[in-house]
Amino acid sequence: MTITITAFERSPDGGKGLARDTRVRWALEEVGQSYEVRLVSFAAMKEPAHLALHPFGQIPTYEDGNLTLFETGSIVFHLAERHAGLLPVDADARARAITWMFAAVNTVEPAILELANAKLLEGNKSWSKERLPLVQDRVRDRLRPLSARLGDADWLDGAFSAGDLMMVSVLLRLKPSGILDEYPNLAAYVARGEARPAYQRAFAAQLALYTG
Ligand code: GTB
Repeated sequence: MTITITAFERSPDGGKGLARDTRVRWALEEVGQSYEVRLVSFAAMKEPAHLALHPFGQIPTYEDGNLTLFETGSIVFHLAERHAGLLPVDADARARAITWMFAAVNTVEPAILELANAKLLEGNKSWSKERLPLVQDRVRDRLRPLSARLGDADWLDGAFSAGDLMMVSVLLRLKPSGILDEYPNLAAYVARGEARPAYQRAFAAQLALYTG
């Protein structure tokens, strides 16, 4: 079966890898699965054909034979369950890696999204300047304990896992803000993720779409 994912026809970031198809591409590369990409416009994302795949009209989606998935956490988990390389074999270590996947999307990502929204969507509001420091502090409230837990380890719990893939993907969105650099071990953690050959291949593939 051919795996097909969807991505932006025109990514607002012009290929910086911040759209969420990058994490799915990264997981596919880590587990050695080839895939095709169907590009969708913002208009097409809200049309019935795409809504049948993704009820919220977003990218990415994942299709493999009769299976269609949306939500990057679920897609990465699906790949990690079916292929070796992203989840430990030991049941307890596996459960901990999955816990980090949830922590990434459920605990860390919301604060980072709020910061992105505060800048992109609310930057021109009269109250924006006053609110921004509060939103930035909520990001720090997540990064501080994450940094403390990571300490000087390479990855969050032993070997690189889907938990790290999701956490690095979430933290990448912070790079332009400078906040990540306040936590040197987290900045180094993200750089380690970006240095992985599978990430490099995923990044290059999405960049080629928007610059090629
Ligand atoms: N929880 C879902 C998941 O993890 O799969 C969230 C999916 C999602 O937000 N998709 C976005 C989307 O389709 C693209 S990634 N948005 C269109 C819409 O909702 O109408 C979000 C994104 C977009 C652009 C940038 N950027 O340019 O920097 C970064 C992230």
